[in-house]
Amino acid sequence: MRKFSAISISILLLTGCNADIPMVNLGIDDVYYIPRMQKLDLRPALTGNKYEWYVNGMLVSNSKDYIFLAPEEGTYNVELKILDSVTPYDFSFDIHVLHEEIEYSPYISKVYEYCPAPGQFINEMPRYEEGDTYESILQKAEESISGTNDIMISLGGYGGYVTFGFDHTVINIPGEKDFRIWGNCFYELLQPEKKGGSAEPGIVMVSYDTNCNGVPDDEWYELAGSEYYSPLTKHDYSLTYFRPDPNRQIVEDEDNSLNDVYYIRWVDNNEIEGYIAKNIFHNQEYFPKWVDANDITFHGSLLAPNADDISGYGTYYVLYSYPWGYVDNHPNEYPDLNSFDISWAVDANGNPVNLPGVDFIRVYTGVNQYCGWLGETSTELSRAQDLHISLPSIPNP
Ligand SMILES: [Ca+2]
Ligand SMILES: [Ca+2]
Ligand SMILES: [Ca+2]
Repeated sequence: MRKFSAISISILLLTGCNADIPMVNLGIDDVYYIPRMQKLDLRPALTGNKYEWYVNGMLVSNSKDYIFLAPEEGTYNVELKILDSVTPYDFSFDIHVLHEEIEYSPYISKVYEYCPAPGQFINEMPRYEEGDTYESILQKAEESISGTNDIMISLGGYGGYVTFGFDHTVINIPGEKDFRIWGNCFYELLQPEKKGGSAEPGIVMVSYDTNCNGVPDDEWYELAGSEYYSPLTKHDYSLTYFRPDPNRQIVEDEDNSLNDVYYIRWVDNNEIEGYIAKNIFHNQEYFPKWVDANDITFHGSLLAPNADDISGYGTYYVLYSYPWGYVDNHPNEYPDLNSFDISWAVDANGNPVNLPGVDFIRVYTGVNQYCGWLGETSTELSRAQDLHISLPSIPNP
C-alpha cells in the first residue's frame, strides 16, 4: 500500500536527505517512503530527558535526532521513546525503503574539491587552459574520474587532494570492503618478490553527511591503513608550498635531468624545508595556475618515504608498496589491495569510529618524497567504485 506517488519518490531521490517532510506535532510522519542508501533525517520537535530509537525492535541510538539509512529494500518499523517524567512520548512509525527509480551508478558522480599540491603533472592532469578558474578545473577533474571515464588526475606532491562522492551513500557493510579506487601503480620486474615499482601511496579519508546538507562540511576520518600506527608515520603533519620566487637562482642538475632545482620551496611544521625541482620532461608551470594565493598549506598524516635508489647513483628508483590501505599503492590488477573498508576509519586521536556509511571520500598524497629525475612522488587516480552496487548490465545491441 503506497501512500506516496512515484513523483514524491523522485523528489525524495533528488533531495537525498529528506528534511522537508511536512511536520506534524512530533515533527515525524506516520509513514515514510524513501529509496535505499539515502538518509532520512529524523528530528523530533519534542524534547525530553533521554531518547531511545529502535529499528525493528533493536535499540540503535540514544540521541535526540536520528539519521535512518538502509542498504536494502523493505519495511522497517521505527520506534522513538522520549523518556521524560513530565511529558514522556512513545511513537512508532514505518519506513518503506524502495529500490531507487533511476538505477544508482557504482562509480563517482561528483567531485567536490580538487586541490592538488604543486607537481610535474599539475596544470596537465587535468589540463589548465587560459581563462580556467577553480570551478572549471573542478569540472575537468569531475569529467576525468566520474563514471567510467578513467582519465587519470594527479594530486601533486604531499597533501594535494581530491574529494568525491556517489549518487547515494556508500554503505559500510560489516566485515566487507566497501569501495575501490584505481591508480596507476605498477610493479617493477627486477625484484618480483618485493612488491615495489611506482607505488605513490595516497591516504584515504571519509566523511558522513551528518548535517544532511549535501556538502562536505562534516567531520573527516582517516582510514587507518597498514602504516597508521607505525612509529615512522607522523600525524598532525602540515606543509606549505610557496609560489616560485621570480628572483630565485636557476640552478641545473644535469645528472638528474633537473633544470630548476630551487623551483618551488616548501617548509613543514617541523621547520624542515626543501624544494620541488623542475625537470626537463615537464616544462609547464608546476604551481596550480588557478590558485591566486602565494602559498598553499596541506594537513594530514605523513607516511615514511617508500623509495630506494637501488642503482646507487640515481638512475633506478623503486617505490615500494605499503602492505594495504592506500591508493595508487598496488597495481589495479589487485582489486583487494585497492579496496577500502569504511570500518578502518579512526578519529583524530586514532580511535576507531563506527560509520554507517560515507557520502564523501578524500584522497591525498601521503608521502613527501623527491626521487631525482623521477620527480616528486604524487598520488594519481582515475576511478572509484562502490562495491555494493551491482555493475550496470551491458545493453543488447
Ligand atoms: Ca565495511
Ligand atoms: Ca554536510
Ligand atoms: Ca602514480
